[in-house]
This record gives sequence, structure tokens and C-alpha cells, in this order.
Amino acid sequence: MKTYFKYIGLFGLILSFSSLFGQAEKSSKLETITFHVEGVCNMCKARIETASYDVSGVKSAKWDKETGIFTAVIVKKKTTRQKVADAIAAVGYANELAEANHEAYQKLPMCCQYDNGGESPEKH
Ligand SMILES: [Cu+2]
Repeated sequence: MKTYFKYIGLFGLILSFSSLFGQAEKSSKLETITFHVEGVCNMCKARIETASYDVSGVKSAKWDKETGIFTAVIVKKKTTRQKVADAIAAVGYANELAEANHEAYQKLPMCCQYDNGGESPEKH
């Protein structure tokens, strides 16, 4: 009887291992990316996050107003950290990986122009 339970235990162990590997495989399709993005307020936050969601393969996107840290979860096969950074730069927001589009920056409301010269701010 004891051996019987041992086998059940072993079987359960194998089952939990295989489900663990299954999960690891699933999560490897996704990647969490993070980089610094210039910005000022909640309007900036909305623009940065909307621009990210417009990139195919972006599952979630969040920009922290206080720290300037942008975090997103992407589908690795569909997009890259650089592509997301480029999309954010295209709407006027300079970041660690890309220079801001100058025209888009100039069109931002004055309060959102994080760097009044309109130049890309110093890199971090
Ligand atoms: Cu703003």
C-alpha cells in the first residue's frame, strides 16, 4: 500500500513538472521591456501609452509619470523594444532608444514640451 502511494506521488510530481515547463514555454513568447521616456503629465502618459498600443504585438503598456520609466509586455515574434521606442518617438517623445520626431514634438501642448528647446534631451 505504501508503494502505491509513492507511485501516485511520483506521478503527481511528473505532472507538476510538465505543467511548469508548459508555462515556461508560454511565457517565453512574451517579453517585458523597459526604458526611460521623457514626458511631463497625464496627457503625455496617454500619448505614450496610446502610441505603444498602436504597435502590433504590444500586450500592455504603462508609463510612470514620476520616474519616466516605461514598461510594456510584447509578443516577441511580432515586435521589438526598438519598434515600440520608435513609435513613442514618432509622437514626439524622446527616449533611451530613439530621438523624438521634431514636428510631432512641436505640436505638443506647451505644458507637455518637456524640453523647451525642442531638442532631444540628454541621454540617460
Ligand atoms: Cu503632458
